Amino acid sequence: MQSNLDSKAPPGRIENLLRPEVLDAFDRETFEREGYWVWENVLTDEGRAQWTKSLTQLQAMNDAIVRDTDWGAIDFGARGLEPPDPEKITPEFLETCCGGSEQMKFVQRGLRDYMRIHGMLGPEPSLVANGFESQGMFPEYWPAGYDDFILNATTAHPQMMELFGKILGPGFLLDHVIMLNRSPGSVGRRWHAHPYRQGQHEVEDVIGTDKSLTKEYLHQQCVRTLCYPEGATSEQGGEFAIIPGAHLYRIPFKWSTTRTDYDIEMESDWLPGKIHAFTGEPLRIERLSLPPGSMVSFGHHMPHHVGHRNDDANVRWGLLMAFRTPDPTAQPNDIKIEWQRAGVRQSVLGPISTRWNESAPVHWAERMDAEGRLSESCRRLLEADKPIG
Ligand SMILES: O=C(O)CCC(=O)C(=O)O
Ligand SMILES: [Fe+2]
Repeated sequence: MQSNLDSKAPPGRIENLLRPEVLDAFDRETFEREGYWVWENVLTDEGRAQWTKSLTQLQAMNDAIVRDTDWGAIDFGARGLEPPDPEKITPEFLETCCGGSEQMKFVQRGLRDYMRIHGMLGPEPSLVANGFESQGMFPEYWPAGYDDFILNATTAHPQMMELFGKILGPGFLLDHVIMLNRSPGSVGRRWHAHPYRQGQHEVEDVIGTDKSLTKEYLHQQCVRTLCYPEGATSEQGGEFAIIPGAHLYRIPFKWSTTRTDYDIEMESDWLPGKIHAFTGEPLRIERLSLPPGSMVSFGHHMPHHVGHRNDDANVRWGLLMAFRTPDPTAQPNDIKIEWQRAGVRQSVLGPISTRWNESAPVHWAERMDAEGRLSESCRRLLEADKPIG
């Protein structure tokens, strides 16, 4: 009986990944009112060990591709891309791009999108993946393509799908899943928030006003869930901070501009006069200290901040899982999405196929599907907002 069950288990699945009592304790009303939810110690011991192991291996794979690929030999021009700056592909420079996320400063404009859509899979020379199979993109930007456990946890595992269903409602889509491993000395990220899709539905600009404050939770959401298998504490740095209730101003704070604000600037420039819509109390910064095995979920309008990681700390392992509600106004195969904001015409590359949504790693999904390896659940998450047929 047991072996029968095992043989049917999808690759990489850990049956008891989350602690059911932590999952059950979710309170929708508090989440909508405060704008975030901490899933403290939600990973089982087995789940936590595997999550750390997977992120460690994925970072090593990313580093290996960065080091081993002959970047100067790749014909970027033939792919319609600028070649990288020669100074940024020396072995010494590439070494500074390893060990953590958001460090690949040699990646030129357009390369990440190119890899997501077409994959850099040939003609040779292409990405070099020694000892594992290249998926045509960096593990940092699509870790699920290189790790069965992460693929299962982020696209199919029933407990994880239950967690995402609690924060998004039924029928959510994948927005992006990326690694956010903060290496020792990382400066983290200054205060910012995010838009829903490309920002075409936003009612406020990047600084915003107090005009949109409401008690009504926005149901068209992109909710981010960060998993920190080894924790993210103030003692070690790289800790996460939010502002309870600030999401009710519906401001995608500095999502598309340079972000320079530490707490002190936030407190002097942005917070004064802003209140919690439910309590009337002044908004205040809350610095979270998350123990190992924890996750935190928050809506896209919630401003958040990541502190500096201590030089003597180890890597802060992190996986960002962003999912969103489908957009009823999305057009199938809408290659270029255009809209007006503050009288200025904006445009962005939208869905590039009738089948998948704009965030899908298209070539990977096509290949997996052709090989019969795409789970039903993963296919649904990557599908277009309004699938054809
Ligand atoms: O935890 C981090 O390192 C970054 C978090 C963040 O800014 C995000 O998930 O949008
Ligand atoms: Fe963010």
